Amino acid sequence: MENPTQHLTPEEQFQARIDADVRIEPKDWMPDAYRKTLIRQISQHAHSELVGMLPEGNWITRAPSLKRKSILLSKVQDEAGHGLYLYSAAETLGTTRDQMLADLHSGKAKYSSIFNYPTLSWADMGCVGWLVDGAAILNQVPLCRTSYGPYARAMVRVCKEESFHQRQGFEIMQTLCEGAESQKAMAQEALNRWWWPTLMMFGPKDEDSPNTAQSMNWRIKRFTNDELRQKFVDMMVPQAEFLGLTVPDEKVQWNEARQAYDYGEVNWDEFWAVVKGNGLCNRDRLGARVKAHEEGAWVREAAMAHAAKRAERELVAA
Ligand code: FAQ
Repeated sequence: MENPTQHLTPEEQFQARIDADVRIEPKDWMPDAYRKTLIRQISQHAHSELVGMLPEGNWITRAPSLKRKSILLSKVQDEAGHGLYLYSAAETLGTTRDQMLADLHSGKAKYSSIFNYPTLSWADMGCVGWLVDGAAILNQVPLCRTSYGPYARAMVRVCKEESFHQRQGFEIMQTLCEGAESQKAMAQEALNRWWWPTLMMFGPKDEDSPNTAQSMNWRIKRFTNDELRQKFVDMMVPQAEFLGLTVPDEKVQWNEARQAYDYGEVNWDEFWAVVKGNGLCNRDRLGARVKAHEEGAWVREAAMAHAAKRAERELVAA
């Protein structure tokens, strides 16, 4: 029987598979631009997980109780794990971990803007979990259905862990809001600082996003940046109200006709300044990453030597 797609070009066959929601796997043919976009997005996502450990790592020694300390420690370890799944997914596209890390350390590759803001109080740990992980989940749940198989599968476990992270962040906020006046004030002050940067996590407005249209067409992205940002506002405003907190945007208002919240304009100049490396903590974060990588060189060398010795022993035994 004649294959109905056999007269199509490789590009057309590829798009037909995408349109039929057939997953693309590492050994399948794919356009170079699809491969390049995925390496860019997955590696930036992995870098975000690694750099994302720093603002919270900053609070492990200062968490207010042993229980809070151990929860935070596990959360930060989870982020390292997410980075590893994502680097592995990106490697299936033909890049190497060394190359990806070199691009991060040289400043060529991006990571999420959100991690260039400082964590000044314990309530910031609540906001990172509640808002930042909340935004991450909204963005990542649809990525479980992204068109590239290894990325989609990595996201399933990441999302389960992120959901737990979000709950613990909300619980920190709830505890503070039910505590003394000064604790509630600390929670409000943290929300004031984190609200707008979290809205920026979803990326530029659709009309200013160079990658969204093509990524939607390839079903790498399932929702646009603005669609996800709107979902986030709609989810978070009622949660803030439940906590007795106010989001720092006078334009936030329920719109009956749209069945969604209206909200104000993000400061896009600030967003692009942070993306280009000029945020409050960009230099510190990158400096800390490079230092950790350099100081870990002996561990990598020792692991390689150990693996080589073991392989040699196994060869002799066989
Ligand atoms: N920060 O055309 P678009 C987490 C760049 S994980 C910095 O819209 P795209 C877990 C973008 O790369 C958080 N750069 O691009 C955690 C592009 O530049 P390029 C990370 C940004 O890719 C929680 C240019 O602007 N999540 O939080 C940002 O279609 C707590 C134009 O933008 C992911 O990476 C930004 N916010 O859409 C860890 C999810 N936004 O590369 C620790 C996967 C945009 O052309 C503690 N990624 N840019 O030079 C995505 O869904 C997408 O890549 C977007 C951007 C939506 C981030």
